[in-house]
Amino acid sequence: GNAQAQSNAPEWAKETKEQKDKRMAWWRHDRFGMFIHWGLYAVPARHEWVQQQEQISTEDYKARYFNLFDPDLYNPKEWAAYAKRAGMKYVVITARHHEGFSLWDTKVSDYKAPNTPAARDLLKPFVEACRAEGLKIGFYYSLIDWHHPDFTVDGTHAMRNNKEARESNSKRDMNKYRQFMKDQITELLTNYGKIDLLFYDFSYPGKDGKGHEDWDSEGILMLTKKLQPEIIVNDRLDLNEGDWGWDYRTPEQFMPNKWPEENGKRVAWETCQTFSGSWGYHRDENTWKSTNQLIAMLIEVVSKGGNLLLNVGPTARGYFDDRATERLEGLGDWMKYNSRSIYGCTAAPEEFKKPDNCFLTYNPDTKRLYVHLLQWPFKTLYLPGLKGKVKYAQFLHDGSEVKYTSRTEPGSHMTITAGESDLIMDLPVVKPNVE
Ligand code: FUL
Repeated sequence: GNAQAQSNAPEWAKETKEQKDKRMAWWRHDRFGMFIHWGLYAVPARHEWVQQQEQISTEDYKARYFNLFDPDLYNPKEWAAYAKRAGMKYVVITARHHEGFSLWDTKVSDYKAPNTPAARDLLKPFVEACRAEGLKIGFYYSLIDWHHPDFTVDGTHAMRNNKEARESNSKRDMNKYRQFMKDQITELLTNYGKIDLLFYDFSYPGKDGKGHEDWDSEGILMLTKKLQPEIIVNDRLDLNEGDWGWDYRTPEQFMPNKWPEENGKRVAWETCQTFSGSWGYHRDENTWKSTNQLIAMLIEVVSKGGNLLLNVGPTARGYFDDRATERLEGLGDWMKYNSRSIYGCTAAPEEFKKPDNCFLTYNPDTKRLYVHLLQWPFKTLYLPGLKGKVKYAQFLHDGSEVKYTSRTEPGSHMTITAGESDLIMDLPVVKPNVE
């Protein structure tokens, strides 16, 4: 429970709420980031779990794809520029995913980009490009590794049904694997300058085999904080016993129906979402969300006090395919005029009720309320809870005035009428009730 967690809490965990808020201020403000899943799985191009799903042995997987990883069109400046153009403010890239392949020049493994035809550290130029665009930098680091010889072959492992592999568990030493993770994390947090965020993914309770419930998550978190004291860390180390074990929750491919709470308190959260059904580049996947769906998703997330981390799976040749760039550009076109309703915004005070097909975002500093209409109400929009509180109403995209009246009957609401069909209104609130 909480009390126990507090007593184990390391020195840095004793930061005050104010200190924590300050550390997380950029993340709360920025709201919108890019996730990048890139690894050997871009070559088969049918999901980043392909090795596990198709139960391909470590040797076969390497034999098939390692020497075909040849990203001749890789241009991280272009990636960073796309993120920036879309209005994203931070980027989280898979330094190493579950397949165990490292994108950088790690000293503790040969299973790395410099040994493929890529022939170089792919992370370094990426970090530099992002920094040059003013983007914050996050690393995704997998706690699972289907390649490492000491990682337990358990029920989710790619070699789970391979008798020999399972029998090798008695020779596999998770202590060595834990040390390997720490060595890699040390490289990532020492050799690339200031790293703003770490997305660990993921630990789970052990059911068979041995020792994999013991990830030394605490040790990993300690190391992370020691090397980068200002860093923000997600919740997938499974340190759930108190709020020093993680900085934010990570609902995956899932939209909470309201701002998530724990122990009666709203928690920081970020949903990570794909364009289609896969994180890694998936050539034949065709359930792509439309640009409008993605814009609506971003709005809804912010209206519930959260962040959106939207994923791109670059191709094996190293570029973002057309389906991705089209959406990034569409998001950017919207953000160009409407980002004011996203950055620095959060859920509106509860007294402002939202009509159907509508989301409210609110900037507590400027005290502006943003009314996002996902469907045009034809003529009149009723906004309960705003009567007498509005100084001025305008469309956000062009700053043009929107006429409104405050009614006493029926109900106590404000009515907005406008002739043009547009999505967003920018309503400065006179008497805000800030939480
Ligand atoms: C999951 C992983 O297993 C997926 O492959 C993906 O990386 C997603 C963001 O997290 O847990």
